[in-house]
Amino acid sequence: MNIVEVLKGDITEFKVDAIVNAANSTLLGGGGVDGAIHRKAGPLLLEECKKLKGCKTSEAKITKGYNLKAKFVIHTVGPVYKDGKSGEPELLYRCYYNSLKLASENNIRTIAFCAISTGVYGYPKKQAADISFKAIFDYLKNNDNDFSKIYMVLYDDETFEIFNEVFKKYGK
Ligand code: AR6
Repeated sequence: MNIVEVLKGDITEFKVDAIVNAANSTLLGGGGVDGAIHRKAGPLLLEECKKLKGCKTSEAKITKGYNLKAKFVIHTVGPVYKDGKSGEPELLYRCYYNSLKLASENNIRTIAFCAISTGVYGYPKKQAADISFKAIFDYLKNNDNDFSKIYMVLYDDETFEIFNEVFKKYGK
């Protein structure tokens, strides 16, 4: 059975050990998927986030999931896309890698990612898809881990098609 699966859906509805939030460096909420996660998790998520004192781009921090179906939320901060030559690929790669590392350290076995940086932060979707899957498969190759399922969850048809096409390269 394949550990990695690409799905269309709303990440806030996923019943997994952890969902990954595309946050900003304040960790105090925002629009997009971040806003949706905070709305569904309830105000206690923001209270816990306040104690974390922010998060640097490409790093990851963990909180409880509160009213979400997911037990935990891993908050990571993707790069704002400028021109692709300002370190964005490496930073985006590290978002996925660091989230998986933090998940492993917390005994998380099922995890769902959204397409970090592909909304407000403007990362071209095809390039973001390449980097996302490379990071996930590199992590699985290079680390002992207990993941049973890693979902890549895309919200709209266009993003789903792009990610699914790139995913085929990885031996679906
Ligand atoms: N489930 C799954 N994916 C979603 C959902 C959802 N419910 N809602 C949106 N997406 P974005 P970013 C997709 O803009 O680009 C926030 O204000 C969306 O279609 O949420 O990393 C933060 O606070 C897109 O493909 O995150 C930051 O300030 C992807 O999630 C900033 O936006 C990411 O879009 C971060 O920007």
